[in-house]
Amino acid sequence: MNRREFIKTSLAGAALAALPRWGLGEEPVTQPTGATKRPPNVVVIFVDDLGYGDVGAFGCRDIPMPNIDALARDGVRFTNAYCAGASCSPSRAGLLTGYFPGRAAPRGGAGRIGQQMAAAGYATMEMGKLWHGRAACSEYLAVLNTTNGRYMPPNPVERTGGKKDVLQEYVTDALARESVEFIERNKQRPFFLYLPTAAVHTPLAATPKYLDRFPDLKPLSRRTYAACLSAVDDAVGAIMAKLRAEKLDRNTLIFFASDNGGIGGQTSSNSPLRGFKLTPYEEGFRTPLIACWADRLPAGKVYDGTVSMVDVMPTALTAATGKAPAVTDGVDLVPYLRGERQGSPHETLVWSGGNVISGDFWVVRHGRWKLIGKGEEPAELYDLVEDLVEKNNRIAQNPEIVKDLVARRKAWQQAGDETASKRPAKK
Ligand SMILES: [Ca+2]
Repeated sequence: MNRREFIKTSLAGAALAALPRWGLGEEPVTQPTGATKRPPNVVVIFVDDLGYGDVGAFGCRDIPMPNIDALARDGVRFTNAYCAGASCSPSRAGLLTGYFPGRAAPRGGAGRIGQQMAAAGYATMEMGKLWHGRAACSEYLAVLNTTNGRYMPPNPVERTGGKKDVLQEYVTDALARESVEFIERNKQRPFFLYLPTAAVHTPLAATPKYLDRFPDLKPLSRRTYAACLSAVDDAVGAIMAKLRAEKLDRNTLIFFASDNGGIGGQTSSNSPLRGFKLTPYEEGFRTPLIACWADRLPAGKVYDGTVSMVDVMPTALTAATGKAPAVTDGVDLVPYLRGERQGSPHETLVWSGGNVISGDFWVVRHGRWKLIGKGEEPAELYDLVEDLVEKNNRIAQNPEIVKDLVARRKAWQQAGDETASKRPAKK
């Protein structure tokens, strides 16, 4: 993490006025079944720079992760889920606001996921790497190490209200412990936990406890990455064990995903996708998303509809309150995953922007086709059904498809202008 990115961090906590608290006089949500039931807890585990091929359920074979595997076994695995950006900031902006970055705003603090869940009566906590975007939860724990030592103790942190603290633990172990403590403090009411881990972003570092699980893995960068990821798996296991101990596991909606692609090389596996984080190819955006909610979602399902991480917020809000947010770019995924709605949640997805690695670019995905543009010019066209690895640029043979995708990009921008006009004013 460089200085410029760190400076962009907002550590301002959300000052929330007196809010409804479930169980203290408010009516519990009535579920569609007609039964009155406590609304689900929501946990979002957002791993940093995790490769698409580095999750067991997505093909990883050299890094055991029994707890993440269990989430996929007990929930839904998404084969066409996309982050809102190919790097930390736009990706998190989409997740935390429910709006696509890269088209008309206002952006800002109004209506971030943590605030909205708190307004619904939830205890809300965000912890981990918060310098690329805040969920605006009532409580927070921000890891402050931004260079070497991000993982290793002593780990300076800032807690709710600006209180400075130093954690004498490996950072992922500390986040696991703090997560369990948050659940313990709030087990009597619905809670929302946003956990963007420091792992597995470089510079990687791990304790012998985790490195010793991979004595023969080579090269060292892969071994250290595996150790960091193994610690994340332990954290998932600790959270699930606590939920089971409190009999909350079945009524908790858990999302697990990466914020963008892995760095590739000999460190992360992006198999079978082309590219790496920051690129317009599939590894830039496609994320190994898993959603688990035993009470409402099928177990062991593979879902191939096109999904965006902007869907997390409306899905969580609808689960919490029984109704979708008034204005959002996302959709509630639950009816799709339960087979109550057909088709893809998103017919077309568009990304705009670019970065210092790949320059300016834009991307349109519609059905099987994906168009990559540079400047205003379409540059590469791929058929993702026949050519997932994006080897064969079909742009010369398919002018009509290119024209259609260019028009869809324009329509997407115009729809954004309309959405922006409906958004609540920034507070
Ligand atoms: Ca990232």
